[in-house]
Amino acid sequence: MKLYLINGSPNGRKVLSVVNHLGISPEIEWLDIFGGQNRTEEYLALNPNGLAPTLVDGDLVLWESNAINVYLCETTPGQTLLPTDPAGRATVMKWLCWDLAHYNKALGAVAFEAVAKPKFLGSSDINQPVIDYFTERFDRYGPILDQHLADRDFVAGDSWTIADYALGHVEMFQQLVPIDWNRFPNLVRFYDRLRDNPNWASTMPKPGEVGKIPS
Ligand SMILES: N[C@@H](CCC(=O)N[C@@H](CS)C(=O)NCC(=O)O)C(=O)O
Repeated sequence: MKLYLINGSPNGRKVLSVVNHLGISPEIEWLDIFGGQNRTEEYLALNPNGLAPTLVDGDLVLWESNAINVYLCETTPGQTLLPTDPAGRATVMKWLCWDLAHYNKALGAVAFEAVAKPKFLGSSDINQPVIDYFTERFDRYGPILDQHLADRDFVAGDSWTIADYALGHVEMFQQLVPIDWNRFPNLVRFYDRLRDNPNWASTMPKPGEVGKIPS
């Protein structure tokens, strides 16, 4: 099993932390985005989006981090990150869908424009209307997860699931985005707990190595 990753990328960390949590050891191939390794003919044949992560397992080529995490759980006997009962499983799937469609669609866009571009990609081409629009979208969805986490430590059930890793995957940008986190005390607690999770913490890139091959 081979996993293509971009060092420090939120979606890559989402999958790598699940790999750590499951205790599995796929072969990792790091892509240097500054060297265009996610745009080569060979890589685009696997993932025409030119994005990472991508998982290759025999004849199966899988992109989309949430789908990869579901597959990793389903192929790991005894795992606890994806419930096997229909209600528990559907609840995790609900949060995975909401992650992509709403919560991190908004937070991810703000993080990319306001933080990733200037801080990691060396771009001064900041699109303020995009930041304004998605900050407003976050105003709608942030309170939903904040309220949900008011009386629980985990997004779904009583222990870590792939929903926690999915919803938390923009953690590295959380304190840097122009969002007033005083309004979201339970989200702050959620990100802090993720930072304390060794399966997540160990995926943090070394300074200056985001997007590059880890040393
Ligand atoms: N929906 C995709 C998003 C993948 C994605 O956006 N990956 C980013 C890193 S977090 C990437 O490959 N960026 C490289 C680029 O935009 O060229 C997933 O969940 O896997």
